[in-house]
Amino acid sequence: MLNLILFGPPGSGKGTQSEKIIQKYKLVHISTGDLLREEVANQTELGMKAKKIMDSGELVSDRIVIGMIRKKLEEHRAGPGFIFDGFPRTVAQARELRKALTDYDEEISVMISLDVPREELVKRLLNRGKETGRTDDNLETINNRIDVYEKQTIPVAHYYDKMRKYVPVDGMGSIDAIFKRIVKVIDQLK
Ligand code: B4P
Repeated sequence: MLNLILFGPPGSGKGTQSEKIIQKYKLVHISTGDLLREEVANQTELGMKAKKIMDSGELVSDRIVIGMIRKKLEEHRAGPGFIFDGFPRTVAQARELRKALTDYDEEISVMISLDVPREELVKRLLNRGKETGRTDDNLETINNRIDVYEKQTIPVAHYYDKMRKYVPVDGMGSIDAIFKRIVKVIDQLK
């Protein structure tokens, strides 16, 4: 199985590149952001709690996120592999993912990290906010999301780097140019 983590700050293009990766490699896409937004749209109890946290730019609790991931892993255990988009975002989530995959005799193949400077992230997300009306794409929340990423999520990159699974990729340029860089990394794993 090919199990990828697509990593990077908010607005670095994880969702955008995931779509292209799943088309080419037929992996099962698990985006915790999308799963949480689905709960919000369906106005579930979990969704109501998550919306407040997401609109402030903070992270939803590890317990909730890990519960969602375990459910998805169980549903697709016989599949070709997974792409984890926006997860793990804390070291606790990374440890739990390792345990969950070990239960299926699986492991992470690689973490691909999209490098994009802060000014560009803010520009992209403000633009998306205008186009889609996403309520967490306003300047105050964007800045907090990037701060939260720097404090709580960057340690996850060190966690995979220690296992020699961390590969940074330049996340600037056209969507296709970035995709080519990602494909090169994935194809070298085979
Ligand atoms: P996410 O849904 O993961 O949102 P994101 O980080 O903003 O998105 P992404 O990096 O995928 O950006 P995209 O490709 O869309 O998280 C939202 C919230 O959910 C979090 O703040 C948190 O509260 C919660 N959450 C999610 N996962 C969690 C977890 N594991 N634990 C706890 N809480 C969690 O790109 C952004 C924009 O840039 C798009 O408009 C796109 O069109 C544009 N773009 C992409 N590539 C471009 C390029 N090359 N050039 C120009 N523009 C580009």
